[in-house]
Amino acid sequence: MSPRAGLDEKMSSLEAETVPVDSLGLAPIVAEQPEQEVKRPPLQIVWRNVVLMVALHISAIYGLYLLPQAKLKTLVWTLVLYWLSGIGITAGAHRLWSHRSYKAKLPLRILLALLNSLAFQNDVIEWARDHRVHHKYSETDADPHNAKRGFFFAHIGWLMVRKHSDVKKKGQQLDISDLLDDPVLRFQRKFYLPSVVLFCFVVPTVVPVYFWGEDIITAYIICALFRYCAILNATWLVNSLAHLWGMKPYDIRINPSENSLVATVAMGEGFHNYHHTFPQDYSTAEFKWFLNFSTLFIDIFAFFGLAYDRKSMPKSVVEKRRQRTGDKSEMALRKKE
Ligand code: ST9
Ligand code: ZN
Ligand code: ZN
Repeated sequence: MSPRAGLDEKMSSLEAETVPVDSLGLAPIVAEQPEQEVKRPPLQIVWRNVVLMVALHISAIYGLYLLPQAKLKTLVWTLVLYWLSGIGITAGAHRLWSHRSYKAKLPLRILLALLNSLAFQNDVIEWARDHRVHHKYSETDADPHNAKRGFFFAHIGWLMVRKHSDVKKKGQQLDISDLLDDPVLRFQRKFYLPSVVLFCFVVPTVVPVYFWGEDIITAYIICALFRYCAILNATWLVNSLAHLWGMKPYDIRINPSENSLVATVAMGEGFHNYHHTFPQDYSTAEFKWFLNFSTLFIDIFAFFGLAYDRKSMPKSVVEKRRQRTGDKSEMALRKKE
């Protein structure tokens, strides 16, 4: 056997070992489900959610109108809250708890759970359960935000209707014992509602009023409602836009795509073709800090020893996968090395 063939074999076995990842049972099931043939039960609209979402978006538009009259410190505070709540989702619910792509010591887990309540996107156990089923059954009826049902459904519509029975059926087959065993997550679940009221709404409003005399309505609309609505939409863009448009340098056979616009607003989570191909990588992207504040955050905490065991894909494995399943027409756009 030539040395090259030996190397290829070694790399194939490495790839087989690491891709698709299945330590969390996330290996994608590629389901043949041509969209035009799918018959679904009628949608059961949850009007409470429709009303709340419409009200939130109207308040956020009013927040846009109020922006010019807010104090500069209030705007900076809003940006800080956006980043912090984003971290609660990206470094917390997503990379740590859904994918276990790195480990975190107790103080960091507590911080991430608090930041997660600031983001108010369901408690981490529920978020991670939905996300694991999303990876395993991507673009099927068992995917909570199945992008084959269109942009609107994948973006926000799925939160306004009862879930497809497949989501519940397949979701219940997943092992989430690691989530239920984490005392920090059990605590967050137990006190979820008060923690959201406090961190998502009260603290963001009280700080600007108390410390620099901002008007209370301006503070509430901008720092709580507008910021919450912005971070929700940034997150949802990963499910909608990054599942429908963008390049596919790693796997042309799947919908998730590389989308720099989404990566920018979602703090590094828009490199979705990479992420669905290598879900075990803590950076959710090939290039570590490029448009990826969440990776920088994890790396800073790793420097202080609070984050550890960060999983990364070897460059050779990524390259081999790109050659095997990537979109060859994108090769020319590859990063010059
Ligand atoms: C929000 C979440 O916005 C956003 C998540 C986005 C994910 C993005 C992922 C992208 C990648 C990461 C990128 C991060 C980027 C971040 C960027 C930051 C800058 N498995 O749910 P129920 C069963 S939340 C197994 O009520 P319905 C289970 O028995 C926004 N079983 O279903 C459950 O009971 P329990 C704020 C499951 O009645 C029971 O069914 N929140 C599963 O159909 C009932 O569950 C909202 O808007 C499963 N997966 O209602 C609330 N699912 O839980 C929205 C369910 O006790 N949610 N079961 O075990 C709801 O109101 C409802 O869930 C519903 C469905 C109406 C949507
Ligand atoms: Zn993921
Ligand atoms: Zn996805």
